[in-house]
Amino acid sequence: MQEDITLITGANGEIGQALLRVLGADRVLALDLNPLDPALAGYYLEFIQGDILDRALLEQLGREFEIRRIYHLAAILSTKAESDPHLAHKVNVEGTMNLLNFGLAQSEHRRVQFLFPSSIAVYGLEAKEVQGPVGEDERLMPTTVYGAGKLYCERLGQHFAKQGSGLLDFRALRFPGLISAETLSAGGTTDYGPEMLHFAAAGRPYRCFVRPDTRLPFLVMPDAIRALQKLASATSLPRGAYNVTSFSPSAEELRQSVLEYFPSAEVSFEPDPDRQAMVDSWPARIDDSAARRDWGWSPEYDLQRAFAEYLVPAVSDRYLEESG
Ligand code: NAD
Ligand code: AKB
Repeated sequence: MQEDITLITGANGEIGQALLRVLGADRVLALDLNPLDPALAGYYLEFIQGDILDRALLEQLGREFEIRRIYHLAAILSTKAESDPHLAHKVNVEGTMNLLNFGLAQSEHRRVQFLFPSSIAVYGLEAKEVQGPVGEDERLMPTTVYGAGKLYCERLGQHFAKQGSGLLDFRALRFPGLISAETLSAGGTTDYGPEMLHFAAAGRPYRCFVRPDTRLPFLVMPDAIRALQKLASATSLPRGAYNVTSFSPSAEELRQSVLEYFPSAEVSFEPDPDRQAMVDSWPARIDDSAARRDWGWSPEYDLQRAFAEYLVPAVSDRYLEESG
């Protein structure tokens, strides 16, 4: 039995890869449906290629490892979820239920922390009728299978935390769109933000699938990882789920930031009605004052600093290496 282990599901995803790089190696068990990027060798104790829907696999892991913390990241993101709601329900809801059962069994005799990345998709607005920041308890009327699943899983997690020994410590973060310089997401609806930048750095034209005036909250990946770690180390938490955010540009403002660094970037706007409807139902801004007050959250990167000090240097290096 290996003791004091952190389990990361969805470890090969965008957040998983970034988290693996900061957590270090010796106590991390990584799990993903797909093989792990070879560049992550050395950042984990063991990698399991497997499915969170495979309960026998989870039971076997429970016999081999004493898990103290679970970052449950495996999921189907919003655009893909809406195109295959059956798969989304299985992975996002039934898969999370499997992990919560696993966490409950692991927490029979010791505290087990369960970190769950939720989303701004839990909110449901009528064509962004609210422009001001939306707080955690407002507008919880998700319009998508993805958002409804996230909200339900937050509630399931809070319910499971009261079961059994009471030692399952469930904590959820509601992330906005995330922008990483190192990886590109696939299947999300906030993807136009990172894609605009990556395509520009790679010298490829980009057709943005939302209108120029579309405004959504964003966070860069280093801040998202910091938020997860800070939430994990917080001592007492009055809430089960917290908003975290930094900047809320319109798609046109994002294009302007991209053009500042890549003046020859070609970005056109060709809104996709289904994806536009989804982002129109999500808030333009979210209120993260509870996270600031309760566990000292604050992002390090605003829009200007994100582009100047993180995104542009790292993304330029990435495409320079790929072309060289
Ligand atoms: P991602 O799509 O990059 O990664 C998800 C990973 O889960 C993938 O590597 C995939 O192979 C794996 N996976 C999918 N189905 C699986 C299964 N059945 N069993 C095992 N692994 C499986 O997503 P991400 O951006 O890293 O997001 C991680 C979490 O954060 C998700 O829950 C997502 O909903 C949430 N989130 C992400 C964002 C964002 O902008 N990236 C914003 C809000 C919330
Ligand atoms: C998505 O677009 O699906 C994610 C999210 C906001 O949850 N980025």
